Amino acid sequence: MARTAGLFPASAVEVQPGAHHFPGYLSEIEQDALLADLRTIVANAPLFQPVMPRTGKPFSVRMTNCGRLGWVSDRSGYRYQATHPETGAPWPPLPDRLQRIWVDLVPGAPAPEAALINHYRSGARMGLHRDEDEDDKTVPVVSLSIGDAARFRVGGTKRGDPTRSVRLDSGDAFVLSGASRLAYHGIDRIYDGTSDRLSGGGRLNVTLRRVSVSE
Ligand code: MD3
Ligand code: FE
Repeated sequence: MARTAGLFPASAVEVQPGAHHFPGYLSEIEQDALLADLRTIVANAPLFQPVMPRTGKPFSVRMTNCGRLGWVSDRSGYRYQATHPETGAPWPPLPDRLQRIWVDLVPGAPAPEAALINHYRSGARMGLHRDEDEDDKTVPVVSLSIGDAARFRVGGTKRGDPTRSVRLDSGDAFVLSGASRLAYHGIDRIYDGTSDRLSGGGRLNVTLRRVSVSE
């Protein structure tokens, strides 16, 4: 957690109103510690391959979750649910490390309930979409990247709005709030071989989200 530790500058780049990029937010040691947490989660809640609603077309990204709720997609739709779609078990708890990162980046926000873990292998991508399955769409979303770099694309709240692309590297954080909370975004491509952090290559992205409206 670069900012509290004071080891790295709190140099956020505001890519567009409400979209803040924190290059190098996690030190290499912090990335490895988070990676150890994520390996434990994946051992208990295996990565699954979601499919698109109606068509059943598989995502190229594999996913799992931790926290009280997890995001899933299947033929019947997108939703948050309390259990893993294949094992039926509750999601593993949200690690303290992710709680601390949330408090550091979005102090005062209600506690995160869901952490979606996306795993991109070479060639995987994520089409342009909005995150709108949360009941509370006012709380920011926090994203963390580990492993190979990716070309991230972000635009406006309408599908045809102009977009810009940002390279997300291992250790980067991204916070989406305000005018960008409901912005269209996606991952165009993974830059193979740009990080040694994950043996076998690829990229992990963790997005922390509040789902329900807090009183
Ligand atoms: C912009 N993940 O899980 S993270 C997703 O890298 C998702 O795996 C991408 O989009 C990934 O839904 C992008 C950056 C991100 C996350 C949430 C956002 C950008 C966002 C919510 C609103 C606007
Ligand atoms: Fe998204």
